[in-house]
Amino acid sequence: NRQGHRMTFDSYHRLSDIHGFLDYLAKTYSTYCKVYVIGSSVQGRPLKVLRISNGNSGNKAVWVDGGMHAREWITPATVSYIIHHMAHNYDSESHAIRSLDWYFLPVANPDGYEYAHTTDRLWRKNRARGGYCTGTDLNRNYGYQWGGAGGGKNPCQETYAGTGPFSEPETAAIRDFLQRTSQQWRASISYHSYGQYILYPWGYDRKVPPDWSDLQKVGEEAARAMRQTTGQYYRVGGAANTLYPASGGSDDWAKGTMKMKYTYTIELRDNGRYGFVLPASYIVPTAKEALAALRVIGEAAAAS
Ligand code: ING
Ligand code: ZN
Repeated sequence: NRQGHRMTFDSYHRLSDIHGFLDYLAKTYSTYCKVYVIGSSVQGRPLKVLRISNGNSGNKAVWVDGGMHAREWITPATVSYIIHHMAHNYDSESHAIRSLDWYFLPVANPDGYEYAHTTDRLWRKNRARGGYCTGTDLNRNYGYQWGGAGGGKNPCQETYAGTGPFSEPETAAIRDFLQRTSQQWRASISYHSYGQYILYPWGYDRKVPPDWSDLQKVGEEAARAMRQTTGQYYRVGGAANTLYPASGGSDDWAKGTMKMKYTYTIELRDNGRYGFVLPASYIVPTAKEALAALRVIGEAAAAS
């Protein structure tokens, strides 16, 4: 169409629209937007990352992902909204925000996302063929404390952790990209849904890292910014304590292995009225509050 892309924020979009939107941004804002294909899914779909950066070398870096779980449709929509807003208004962002290299992966589980559109709206895992059941939970497949509490051993479980750490091409591609791309990772934000929580490590155990009070403080600041944006309340705490123990999560790996200081899993809306099947009319307000949180975490990352 006239805009050169099919993205809107009043409906949920298929993978091809989201990927087309990333390509459009890279073309339109080529001085600071760039697309990376960091690998492919089990079924061969590309994993596409958009970098937004002023291009200076040695910048601190922040990782942002969505769509790790297929049914959490609000998360690719939210990441798409954030990159749209940031690319469009880059010059009005703060100096701290513009001093960071931002890496956005809107759909970390493209096969599952498409399957949730075509076949099973409540699908969670990727589409890896096991013996008798399909799918690994990508948020149990990361390599820090893999295989502990909250990770399933049976391929038929919703939280099946896979055959080993990073057994899945989606998580392995993310690991490899992060390890080769920057020495300066400071923060990571993984958007999930639902429940309205800002969670920090650890997920594998009900203990917290030594710098947990920094994470709690910045988390509370992010929650306050969200409340000031839309009035919605987000609860802040350690993942295992606040929700439930879960090992092999992306946030534990980001903190434990990659040493990113400000590492969060943010559970977006809602509180359970619609759950995963959140009406599309909630995309804009949810994304606005998610952007407010991201800015707070970005400011902390830049200052770290
Ligand atoms: N929630 C996360 C999950 O993977 C989580 C919650 C994340 C727990 C990280 C512990 C550590 O189960 C959703 N909605 O997927
Ligand atoms: Zn999730």
